[in-house]
Amino acid sequence: MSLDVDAVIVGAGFAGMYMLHRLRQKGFKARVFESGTGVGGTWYWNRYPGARCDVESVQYSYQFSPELEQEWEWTERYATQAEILRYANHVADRFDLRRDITFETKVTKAAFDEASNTWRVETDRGDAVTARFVITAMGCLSSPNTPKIAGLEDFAGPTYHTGNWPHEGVDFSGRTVGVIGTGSSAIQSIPIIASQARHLTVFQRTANYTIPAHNRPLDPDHVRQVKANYAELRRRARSKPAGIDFTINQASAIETPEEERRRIYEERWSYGGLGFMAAFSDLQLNDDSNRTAADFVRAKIREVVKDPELVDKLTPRNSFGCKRLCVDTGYWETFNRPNVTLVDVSDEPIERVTSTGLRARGEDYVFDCLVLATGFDAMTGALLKVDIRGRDGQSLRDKWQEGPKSYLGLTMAGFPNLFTITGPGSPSVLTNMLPSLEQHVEWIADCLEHMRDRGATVIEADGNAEEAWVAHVRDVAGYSLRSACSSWYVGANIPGKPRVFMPYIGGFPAYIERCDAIVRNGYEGFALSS
Ligand code: N01
Repeated sequence: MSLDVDAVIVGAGFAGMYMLHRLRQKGFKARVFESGTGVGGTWYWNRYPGARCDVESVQYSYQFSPELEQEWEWTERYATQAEILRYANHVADRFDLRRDITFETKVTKAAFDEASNTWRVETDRGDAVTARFVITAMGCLSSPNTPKIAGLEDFAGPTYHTGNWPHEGVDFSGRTVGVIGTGSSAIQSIPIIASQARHLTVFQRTANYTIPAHNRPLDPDHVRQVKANYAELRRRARSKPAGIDFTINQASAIETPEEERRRIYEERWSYGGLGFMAAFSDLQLNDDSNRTAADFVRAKIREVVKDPELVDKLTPRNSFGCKRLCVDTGYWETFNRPNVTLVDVSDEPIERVTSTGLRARGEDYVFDCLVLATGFDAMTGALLKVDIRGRDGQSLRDKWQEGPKSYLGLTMAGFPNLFTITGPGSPSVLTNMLPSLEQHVEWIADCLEHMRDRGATVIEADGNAEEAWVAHVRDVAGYSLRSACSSWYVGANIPGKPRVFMPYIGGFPAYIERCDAIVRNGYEGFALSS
């Protein structure tokens, strides 16, 4: 049977783009389907005011091409969404990727045909493509969550979701605005919306921890230094659990004398950003240690926010960093503004959206525009929107009924020749996504090349290997305080979603070593056949 392509790649974000490039380099033919009109994935969709990456720009970038590393100029410590999207477009042009990408086309179905050992892929535009392999590159946070709040469709003004923001932008000047949510997207957008709007009302269900970004233009000398030593920076980053070159303090927070502990927290606070998590090695392992970080940040809120009632509402009660830590520019300060109101809906859910605003805690709030900063059906949402069928017509939805099951977060028993870049069960969202997805892309491309070299046409994860990996992912998560709280990491934000800690928390270096060892041992845990 003739194949249309060797591989169908789903998604043209950073993962899909590099997958295409890598497969081409190895002489494979691939086609990418992308639902947007352009490349960039997350950075194509999330255009809300204030959107930027909170991994530093010199690290949130591809490392597969030293020439690309040298020629691209990041301008700020944390790149804006617009700058990252320009970078994605530059990469697409530089490596001539667009000719193999079909835009504005969603993959709706992928079914494995056991007679021919091929995948048949269908799209919402009527394409039907046969391919030996299907590689999903759909992102972990790409299926926006619109909460089922009664009356949402009754709202007379415009409703915007941060994860699907209008390309032309939104000017809130002179308008009144309601924002639902206080996660990363909200925490980045609220200060900017507040600076434009006549009035902003924020509806907060869970108060969140955030660390100041201290964003700034990049010093050209610093950039020169980074570029001169890029390989070393990348090597150091790969040796760190999050794949980010933070300085990790190996000391225990609770065993460090109070004064010294405060000095360390102050130092990290002044430096800014996610490196605060690495202030001590046991913040996610030990409740007492965790409390020291939580108390430090809570004290910062008291220093910034003037109204004691607001301080109380804004003070997070859950453990520090158990939900994804946020990074902000002027978030708490925003609540000192006279045009900002905070409504705490932690004990009573929002009653309903009305034509003029919403009703919560027995009161009507009126505004012109509604912003849903309500996050995503994380890690599994995008994959489960596609009707994926493996052996015996088994659907992925059925396989994952009790939570995602995979071997390495990359492959699944019963779904031969299907690879999921940064899938559940891999470090993905707990790491810098760029090196994580590059590691997956390279592993997959090497695997396809290995199969071609030895005449194999089918690779499939072994059921026992998969079970052992799922158990390992669960066991490691059990050591971390992160698995114990209600967050999107465990699917708690989506009603009815099985509660499973989805990413692999064992750290990037351990994961890389495991993936490499599996290859060294002849693709241990996989069956290869022709
Ligand atoms: O989404 P979220 P996000 N009624 O799920 C609330 C990455 N990211 O888009 O916490 C009232 O974190 C919900 O409340 P609760 C990053 O990994 C990165 O902000 O569930 N409220 C929460 O406050 C991040 O973690 C960057 O109680 C409702 C908010 O909506 C991930 O994306 C920037 C509600 C959702 O917060 C997701 O972030 C942005 C309801 N019915 C995002 N339903 C950077 O790199 C939901 N909420 C900078």
